[in-house]
Order: sequence, then structure tokens, then C-alpha cells
Amino acid sequence: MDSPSKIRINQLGYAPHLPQRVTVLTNGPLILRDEHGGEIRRFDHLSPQWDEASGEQVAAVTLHLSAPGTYFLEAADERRKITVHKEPWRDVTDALIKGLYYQRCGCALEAIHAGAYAHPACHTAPAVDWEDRNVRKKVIGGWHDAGDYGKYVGPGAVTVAHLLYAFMLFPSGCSDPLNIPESGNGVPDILNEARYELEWLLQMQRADGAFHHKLTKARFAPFIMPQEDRETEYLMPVSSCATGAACACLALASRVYRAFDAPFANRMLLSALRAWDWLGRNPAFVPFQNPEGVRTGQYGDRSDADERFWAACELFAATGEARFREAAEASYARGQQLTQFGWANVGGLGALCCLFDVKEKAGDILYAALKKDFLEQSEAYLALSQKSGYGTALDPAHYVWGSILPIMSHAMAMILNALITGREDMRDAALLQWHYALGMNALDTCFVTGFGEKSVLHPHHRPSGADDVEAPVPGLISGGPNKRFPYPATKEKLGEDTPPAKYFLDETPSADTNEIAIYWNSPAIFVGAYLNSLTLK
Ligand code: 9MR
Ligand code: ZN
Repeated sequence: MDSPSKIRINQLGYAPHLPQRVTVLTNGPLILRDEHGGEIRRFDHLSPQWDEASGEQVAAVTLHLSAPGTYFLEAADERRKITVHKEPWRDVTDALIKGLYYQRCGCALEAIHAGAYAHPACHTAPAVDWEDRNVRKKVIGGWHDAGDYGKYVGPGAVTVAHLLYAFMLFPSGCSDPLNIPESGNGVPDILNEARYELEWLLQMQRADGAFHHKLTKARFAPFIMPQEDRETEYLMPVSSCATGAACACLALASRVYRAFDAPFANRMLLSALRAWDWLGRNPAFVPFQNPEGVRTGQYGDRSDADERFWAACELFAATGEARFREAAEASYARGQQLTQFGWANVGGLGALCCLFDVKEKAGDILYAALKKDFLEQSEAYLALSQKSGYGTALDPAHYVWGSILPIMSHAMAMILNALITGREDMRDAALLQWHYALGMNALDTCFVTGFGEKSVLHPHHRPSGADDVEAPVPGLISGGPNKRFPYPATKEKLGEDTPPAKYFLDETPSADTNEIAIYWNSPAIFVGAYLNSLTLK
């Protein structure tokens, strides 16, 4: 990658009526020019502030360009092109959804949809039950989780939920045709794509209602194409987190798909109810730990209280039955983190369900009290954003594996806050997280493959590494800097002194900083859909 520019921008451009933040590593001057070189504005003295996460002095500048077009920024002997466009983020949002299509398992990706990334069907052999090797079951479909070929129930359920809520809240921002096999069938493609995972999810349920935690091999495959990965896949033991998340997701999906396909909606609701009954019969936490000899993703969780809460909320929304409301209220009373939207903590999805789907009908506790709580909890992210030179809503000590997840998840919380309160500061801070993802960051990198002038080129993604196409599969978002749990090899290369926001290697082996994952794409899709809905005005 080229050396970083001192002018950090959203590489995909800015919208006319939303704050156009750029970040520069200079005291000034910064000159803004039109496309012919004419000076529009000069910022002689900037006031840089210390940005702890990047270990640099950076100055935040907001431009006010109302006319779409091409402009130039000049500073520190550099000149950088920026664009203002009426709908700057529609293509990247579409690509992030299409990115999930490229993760499809169990079917061929045809050249008409996948272009150079076409490949034959993968993982079509029957799965073997890990606990009873005599049991074989055909479980086909779903998305490969990430750079590996595993398929995991909890993370899959959360990904689908992000998509469905993006569609419910911002349909105009995420309903473009995507050139996938189902395109043109009368259903928006975001729902067609999500259904591919839902059909798989339904197959992951055991006869007693519980969900298997995952369907993976015992070990990760080498960097081969998926169709070459032919070792046995196992249905791993069940867990209460997987069961709770699947239950919630299927109950949610039963509402969203009812208008398009009632029998499918009913199948999902019945499955969710069977999962709920299992949870009722098994009130104690059933954790998942990789069995001896298994090395694939663990997605270990310390509690299922949030999954049970989310499931109760979604089933209440789906059925209106008092028993689900009571269960949700009881879970809520025991304490929930209402602004977390990742695979490990799904409390935010329960809050989203109550506040934006059930609404007033949820009552004094699940609506009025929960709303107050939600607004309070989301305040912290605005404070984090304000402390950061780039406006990034992440504590410098929390650049974890997949830091893009907390950053996008915090953006989601601020978006929901803005929707409830109408606060522009929340909306604008959410936008700064989007700018981060698309290039306004300490690495001068757009984290979405195939987009922007300098984007991630070598993600830890098996098909991207194993195919003979140079460019990575497009529309996949990298996990980004991770100073909390880096690999020893990463530590050796970057050393102790590299600041957290720069703890990143655009190198294929670096799963710890540069993997992609379906549930990193999905909160970005939610954020993109929201912003697209604003730019449509
Ligand atoms: O997203 C997961 C992250 O929170 C964990 O810190 C990390 C290490 O355990 O695992 C991540 O999930 C990986 C999963 O275990 C297997 N598929 C790839 C996932 C993304 O790196
Ligand atoms: Zn596959």
C-alpha cells in the first residue's frame, strides 16, 4: 500500500447535506479547491488535537459543500481528490449485502452473478453428528462465516437480524437489486439473501428444539477454494446461546417474511417456538466449548441471559402473548446491556425489537423504562466519539479482534438514539463511524474490499487467497486493527509501540487484524442503509 496521506477522507465521498468531516495531520494551511483548481476556502490555522488511539496530532475539519462534484484538498505538499455526491454510499451498501452472496455455501456461484469469483458448489456432503457419529444429516446452504468455511448459528442469526432490521427501518436504503439468483422474484434482494441463511438455520435445529452451536470441520481448512474442502463437517453440540439467538432471529424473520411467503413465516415461527420450549425445559446456561480435537471458531459466551431476553422480545412481537412479555420483563429486570449488537451480546437486538417494532404496545417497562435506559446507555458512545481525533467511538484500549464490530455497533446505538430523540449530534457521530470504515482513519484505508482509492487488498479470506483473481472478493469488510489479542507474528512485526488504531496488517495470514466476517458486514449494512435513507431526501 502507498504511504498514508496526511489528508484522511471518506474515500467514497460525502453527501451534500450531511457533515463532511475530513481529518488532516497538519497544523495548516489546508486549501479547498474546486475541480478546476480555483480556491474555495483556506484554513490557515487548524487546531490539531491529540488522538490517543493513533498516537498522533490530528485536526478535524468540516467542509460545507452543497454542490455535488469533484473537489481537491491541499495540505502538507499533498493534494487529494474528494467527491460530493447525492447518494455516495448506495453502491458500497449494495456491495456489502452482495458480499454475503459470495459467502454462500452449498451452491455454485454462477458467473452471471459472481463474475470472476464463480465457483462450483461446496460442502454438499451430509454432516456427521459429533456426539453420535452414526447420525448423518443433510444440512446444506448458509453463509461461510468469515475467512474460514465454518457455519455458526449465533453469529449467523445476528447477521440476519441486522439485515432484517435494516430493511424494516430503512427499506429505501437497502432494497436495490443485487444480481443474485433470486433477483426479480418480487422480494427485495436483501430479504432474498437473508433467506439463504434462514433456510440453513432451520436445518440446524435438533429434534428436541435445541440448536447445534455450529457446523464445521474439526480444523480450519488450508487456503483452498471451498469446493476443494472435502473433509467431514460435523454438527457440533447444542448450546443455549445458539438456541436463544436462533429462536429470536426466526421469530423476527417470521414477521418480516409473512407478507411475502406465509408458509415460510409459519415454519420459522414454529421452529422459534420449539426452541423457546427447549430453553424453558433447560433454564440453566448450556455453554459451548470446542470438544477435544476441535479447533474451529468457538464463539464461547459467558452468559445466555441476553439471548434469552432477545428471544422473549421477538416472540412477544411475533405472537403478542403475555408469557413472552413477562419473560422479557423478567430478563430485563435482571439487567441487560441495551446497546450491544454483536454476536456475544445481543441485548441491543432485544431493545431494538421493543423500541422500534413493538413500540408503545410493549408497555411501561419494555417501552417507557427501556427507552430511558437505552438513551442513557447510548450516551457513552457519543462521549467516546468526542474524545477521539477522528471521532471514532471506541476506547483506545478496546481495539479488539474485529474492532469494526464495536465501532459499527456503537454507530447503530447512536442511530437508534437519533431516531428516538431527533438529535443531530448522535446522527453526526454515527456518520463519523461510517467515515472511519471508508477511509477516514489512522491507516488511511477503506476497510471494504474493492471500494475506495486505497482499500484492503489481502484479507484473510480463503476464496480471495485461493482463487486466481488478484483482487479480493469485493464488498467484504475487514475486522481492522486489533491490539488486544494479536497473534505473536503480528506483535513481532508491529512491536509494542504501534498505537492501537494502527495495529493492523493488510496481509493474508493476519486473521487477527484482517479477516472478514458476515457479522462485520451486517452492522455496516445497517449503518449504510440508514445513511442512504437520509441522502434520498
Ligand atoms: O469474531 C471473533 C472474535 O470476537 C474473537 O476474538 C476471535 C478469536 O476467538 O474469533 C472471532 O471469530 C472468528 C471465529 O472464531 C471463526 N471464524 C472467523 C471469525 C472471525 O475472525
Ligand atoms: Zn461451503
